[in-house]
Amino acid sequence: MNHALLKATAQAMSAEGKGLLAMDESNATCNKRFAALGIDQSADMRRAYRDLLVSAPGLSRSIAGAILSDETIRQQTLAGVPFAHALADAGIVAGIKVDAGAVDLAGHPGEKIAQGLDGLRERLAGYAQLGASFAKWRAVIAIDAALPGQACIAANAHALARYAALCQEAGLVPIVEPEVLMDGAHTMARCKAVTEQVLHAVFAQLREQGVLMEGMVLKPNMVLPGLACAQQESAAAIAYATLACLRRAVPAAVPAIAFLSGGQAPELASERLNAMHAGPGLPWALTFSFARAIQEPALALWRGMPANVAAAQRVLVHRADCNGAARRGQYSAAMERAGAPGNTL
Ligand code: 5MM
Repeated sequence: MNHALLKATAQAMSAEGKGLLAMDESNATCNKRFAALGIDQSADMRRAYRDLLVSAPGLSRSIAGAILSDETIRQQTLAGVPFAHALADAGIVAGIKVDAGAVDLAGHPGEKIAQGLDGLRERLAGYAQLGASFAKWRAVIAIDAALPGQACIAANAHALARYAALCQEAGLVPIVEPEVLMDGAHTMARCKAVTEQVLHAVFAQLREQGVLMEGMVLKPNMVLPGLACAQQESAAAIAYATLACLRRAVPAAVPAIAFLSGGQAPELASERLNAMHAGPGLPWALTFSFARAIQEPALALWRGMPANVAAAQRVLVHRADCNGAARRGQYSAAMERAGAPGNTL
């Protein structure tokens, strides 16, 4: 295992004031988002959209790394450059989603297990050849009064650790993503208890598999009330609960924690990340690895129309900059308004 390479890549992925752009939607997920906006669902349209993202002027100001899907890393930009190379040319580290999606966990109704370990060693070698420096694997944990069960937590934690060890063997930094879902009416306290339980299980497995803490990035959910919970919480309360949970469960040797957005409104995700930087020093870089909370406004503006590309890119970079500011504790409502579409300032 090349410790120096892994540490250097993890540091580059969490560079000061920057975060990660998750643009690794599977074809099915990307098509679902396109269909909702009346955009054609084809490989060419997905390529055009990903080209819009990668070629956005100024993107690297706040984006240190971008996670690609298997389709995109094999495609070229509209200018004929492989996507991973176009990112490198822009000073952005390229990564690849390598889980093969979540399927029903046998014997445990309502719970999922991420699959994709078979043949992963060979796939990682191929992705490294294509220009990937890091990888991502997402485990999905459903939550209600009875879920998650121990079997689901243990199976997903074990798979995440096996994946992470294989990545480090191949010289790729693993993003370890155990996502406790926002769906449901559970309270923030319940989300905190479950998230802490999941993270303890994940780090126990990571240690058991010999994963180098300094050469990985954790991508967790924020600690939030369920979307249908009657008691929603302030950004300050969410920041407090999230940091309390992470301080208990995540070793200080881990260089970076990069949150998923999980279906939060883009402005809320920025406000909550910002609130986590209001207090004194944290042991890890604390940043973002958002998909929807960066992309949604740009996708809605683009709608598949070439004439809308430049405007969509401005909106995309504005959301990236808002999150870059939040990662420094400098995000504000004024900054949000200054970059609103139509604002000529
Ligand atoms: C939780 O999803 C990840 C972060 O996205 P959000 O910030 O929108 O929550 C995201 O990277 C996700 O893993 C990819 O979009 C791939 O998802 P699918 O379901 O297509 O594999």
